[in-house]
Amino acid sequence: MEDTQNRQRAVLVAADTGEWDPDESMAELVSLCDTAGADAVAEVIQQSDKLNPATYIGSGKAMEVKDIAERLNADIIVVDDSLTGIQTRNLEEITGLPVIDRTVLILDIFARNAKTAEGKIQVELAQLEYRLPRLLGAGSGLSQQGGGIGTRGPGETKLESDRRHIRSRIQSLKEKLNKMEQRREVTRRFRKRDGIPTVALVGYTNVGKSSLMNRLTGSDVLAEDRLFATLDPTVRRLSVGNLQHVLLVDTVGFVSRLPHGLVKAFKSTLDEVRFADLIIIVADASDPSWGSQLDVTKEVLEELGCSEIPCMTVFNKCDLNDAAKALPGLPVSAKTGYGMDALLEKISEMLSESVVHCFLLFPFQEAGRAASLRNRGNILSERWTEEGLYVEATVERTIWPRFIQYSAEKSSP
Ligand SMILES: Nc1nc2c(ncn2[C@@H]2O[C@H](COP(=O)(O)OP(=O)(O)OP(=O)(O)O)[C@@H](O)[C@H]2O)c(=O)[nH]1
Ligand SMILES: [Mg+2]
Repeated sequence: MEDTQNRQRAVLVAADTGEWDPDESMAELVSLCDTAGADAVAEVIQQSDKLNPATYIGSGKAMEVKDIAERLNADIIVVDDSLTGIQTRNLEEITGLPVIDRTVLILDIFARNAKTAEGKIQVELAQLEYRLPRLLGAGSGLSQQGGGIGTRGPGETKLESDRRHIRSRIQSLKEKLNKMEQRREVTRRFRKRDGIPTVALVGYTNVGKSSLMNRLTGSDVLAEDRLFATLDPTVRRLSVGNLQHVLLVDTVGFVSRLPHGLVKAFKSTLDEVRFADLIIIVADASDPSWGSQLDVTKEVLEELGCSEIPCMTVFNKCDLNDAAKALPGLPVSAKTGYGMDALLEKISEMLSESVVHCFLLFPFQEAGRAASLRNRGNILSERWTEEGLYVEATVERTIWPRFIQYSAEKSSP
């Protein structure tokens, strides 16, 4: 996919403190690197109860990393955690190579994939907020220990002006983002006013959310075998059962230890999820880590304040797992189309709790009101009677009060 000449060679480093599964996390770091354009040429995991505040891993281990990197002709060291500014600089000094951490790596991927103005601003904001407290100047004690060497960081005055510059940039990005958020809010309110039920696809990155969206709506959202292919929410129309107009939203994928600033920066994007009537949590039936990935997804949803929204779990890629039916969710395959009918049925069933299936009679002089209902979508049938326009429709609960006065008995045709 990418030209191989420009790919960097990375030595991956992790400390196993027992906080998370190091192998699972390392495997994920390999694919994060791959997505960011680097090949993992070695993996070093250190067992340690306590992290070294100066060098993250032990200094002896850091020397070992340097040797490995030299031997394998590596260009970069990638550490599977968030580092402090000091740890990064010290590791760079020991290894003589640029050192980036998991958060910087993820932010880099987001920066590459950001397409819209809003997405770009969100990522830049998260990057600056992450970088700000990590800027180091020549004034700090450690950098002086190395005598003349400690000149890697900018000088004190430069540092201060850098900080000021970053702060003011952060401020202006936030203001821009606020304005965009307000605009998005308006669109969303229109949608709410129109009473169109919204369904959001969420889940770990690369589980196949966009592929499902494409399969269900016949659209062509970018779906790729790489992490974070989708950054901006995409909305498509879908019809399910009685509901001819449902909106399906595809969102950014989650990843474990998602940089916190990123969740914050993407909050407005993820608002699409917060205002959904139904959340479809997508898991990957072919990935042995589906359990921990579901945990991460649920944590992020909770952080977004979505715990109250009705949700269902589907296991996608069931074509790759013969035992998918035993998994705790609906088995589907965006690739083969397996399970799509069952999925649509389930969506319709769950949405029916947020819509009212009704029979309405509009007197002749108020038949115009039916037009506003028509705009909102879901008229199932209509006919003129002696008393006026008789309509069978599904109306979202939020706008139901506006039509309740026209309620009529179900009449035989
Ligand atoms: N075998 C198989 N592969 C699938 C299926 N659904 C998706 N894939 C593949 O999985 C990869 C990821 O699919 P996407 O739809 O981009 O996943 P996503 O969840 O939108 O990923 P992000 O946007 O990166 O979070 C692609 O290579 C798809 O072709 C499926 O049902 N079966
Ligand atoms: Mg996607």
